[in-house]
Amino acid sequence: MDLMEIDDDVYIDRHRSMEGLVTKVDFQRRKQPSRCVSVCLGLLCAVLLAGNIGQFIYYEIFSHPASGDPMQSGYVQDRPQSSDNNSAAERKQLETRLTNLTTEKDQLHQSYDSVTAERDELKVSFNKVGNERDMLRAATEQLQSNYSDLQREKEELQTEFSTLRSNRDQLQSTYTSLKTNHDQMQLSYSSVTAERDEFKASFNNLQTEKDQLQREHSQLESNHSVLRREKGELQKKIDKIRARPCQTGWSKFDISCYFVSSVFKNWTLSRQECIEEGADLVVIDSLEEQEFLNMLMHKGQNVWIGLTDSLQEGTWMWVDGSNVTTKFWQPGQPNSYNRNQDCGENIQKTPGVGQWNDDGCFAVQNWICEK
Ligand SMILES: [Ca+2]
Ligand SMILES: [Ca+2]
Ligand SMILES: [Ca+2]
Repeated sequence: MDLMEIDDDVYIDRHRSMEGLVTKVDFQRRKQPSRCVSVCLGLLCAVLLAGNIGQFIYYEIFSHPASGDPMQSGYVQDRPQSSDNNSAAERKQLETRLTNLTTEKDQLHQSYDSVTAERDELKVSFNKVGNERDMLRAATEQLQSNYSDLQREKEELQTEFSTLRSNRDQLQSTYTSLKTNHDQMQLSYSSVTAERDEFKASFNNLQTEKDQLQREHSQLESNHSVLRREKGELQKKIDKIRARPCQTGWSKFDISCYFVSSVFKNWTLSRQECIEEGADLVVIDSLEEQEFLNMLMHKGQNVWIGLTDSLQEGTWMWVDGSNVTTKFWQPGQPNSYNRNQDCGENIQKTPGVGQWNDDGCFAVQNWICEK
């Protein structure tokens, strides 16, 4: 029974070693002593069986010679005396061998017990190793599961990482584009800001100018009102003067009265004559007045008019202090002939409106007064 149990255990160990953590080499190393012990025990049992059989035969044949069995008695009586001596020697040998075999059997029993104890220890160790293997297997399965989970998580992380890297690249591209746009907008903003400042300065200048113009416009409107009022008053005076008749010997034109002398005097005395009449030498300031005077004079007549450059040579002025605006100089005049022509005269022309000439103030001729 013990041999069968050992063989069964070996079979189980072999089976477990194929699927467990115990390697085949360890199994072979562990299996070798068990097989030797089994063979030794088999041989020992066979020897013990043969010894028992021999001992049984010895006791049955040689230890009971006085047996009542006729067959046995006849057999013993028939053997010779030498054979008895040999048998005693053999018996002694057999007893010695039996004693040896008994000793060997006891030793084998002890070895068997020792081997059994060792087997039990091995069985305990095997069970312990089996438990450890089961724990390692469970741990391995857990590790496998964890590995699978980690592998799956790694793949998910890899996918997520790829997505994040793609998003990062897109964001980088978008950032670069936005940066470029930002820089352009910054430049545009700076340019627009500079233009705005220029416009603001121009606006302030325009505002100042507008305020100034507004003040000037208000002032002009005020002056215009004053001038319009003065114009109205002057117009009334002009109308009154225009309606006033001239004294005898004087001719009316517009608002003035004119007198053409019939005697000759130089320019200075001629003017003195006019002043004594409350007038002055004529001042001609329009084409109509020039035409009127030309019509008032007789053909080819020369008359002094209120024109002189005696204060500054070449600068002709009217006797009332006004500048000469409308001019009717004869071609080539004024020429200040002999450098002593500082007084102006009007020469009647037909057709035409008459012409001016500078002449010596000492010359005596007619004159025309205006008042
Ligand atoms: Ca006049
Ligand atoms: Ca002159
Ligand atoms: Ca002249």
